[in-house]
Amino acid sequence: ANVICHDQQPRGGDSRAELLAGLMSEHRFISPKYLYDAAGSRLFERITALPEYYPTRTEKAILGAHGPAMGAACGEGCVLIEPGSGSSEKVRLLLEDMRPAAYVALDISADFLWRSARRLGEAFPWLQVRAICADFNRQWRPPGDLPPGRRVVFYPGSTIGNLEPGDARAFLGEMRAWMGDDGGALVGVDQHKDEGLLHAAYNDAQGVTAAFNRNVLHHVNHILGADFAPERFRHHAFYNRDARRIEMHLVAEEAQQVNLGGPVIELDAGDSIHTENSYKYSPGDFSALCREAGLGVHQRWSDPGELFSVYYLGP
Ligand code: AVJ
Repeated sequence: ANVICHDQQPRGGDSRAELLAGLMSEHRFISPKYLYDAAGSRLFERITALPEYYPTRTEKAILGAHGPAMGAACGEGCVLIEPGSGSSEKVRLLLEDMRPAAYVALDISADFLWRSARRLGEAFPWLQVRAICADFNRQWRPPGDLPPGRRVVFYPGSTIGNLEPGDARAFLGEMRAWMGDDGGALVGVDQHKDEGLLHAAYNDAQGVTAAFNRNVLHHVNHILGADFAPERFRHHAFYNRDARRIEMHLVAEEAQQVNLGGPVIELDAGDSIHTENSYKYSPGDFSALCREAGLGVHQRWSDPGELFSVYYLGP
């Protein structure tokens, strides 16, 4: 079989403490990783198809249009590593042009990872697929028997935008370590742009993003044994121009008490819970961030409207 699975599943991990700390702090927040329970992942898949949500279709068009050039930049026979691989859908656009010696899929949700890896292995029987269930933000170990070859990190989707700039810089530094002195990285980043397009992309007319945002409260109720009533919160997403980030919040529509599975919090009407930041970078901003992490931008591909960019980074 061309698919081998490794379970480096993080043991324990204290979601309860982390959630309580965020919900009981002065500026209440929930880490965006909690948006992606099973229902949240399905809602996000629906978001990627919404007319207002341009990032996914724009990035896929860039990968499709420039596959050969990206393949040339990464070099034949490279070992492609995708943190947060999810459905492994986007990498399919590169495989024929790139012909990597192996593809390492890293994700924290085991069942989805195994299923996606098996499907990929069936679709590309020539490709060696290694699926590793791990939290790449904490630690993961490349399997000892990876084939030799330049290591290239593939990190699409502007997922790097979920990280605070300092954490994004640290993660780019991690990538620098994974790739060694002769490797590279292919990173998708949503661009800073006029507010109208950005606002619409996070406030779609059908209300799917609102449902995605409110769904995090169901996930938190499940983890904490809390009694959030999602229908008592309003989806609020706006572009914070100074910080160059979309912020998503859930705003209490009226005063309410919430039992967090023990501790009780009091919310006044208008109090907000911050559920996600999505940072947007101009090419100049992102190049500066990469430089701080010891990486240079060797190539950049964009769409005609300059909505989104895919960068090829190297030491
Ligand atoms: C998957 C984190 C890139 O920030 O645009 C979509 C998640 N949030 N709509 C993004 C998201 C609201 C998405 N990322």
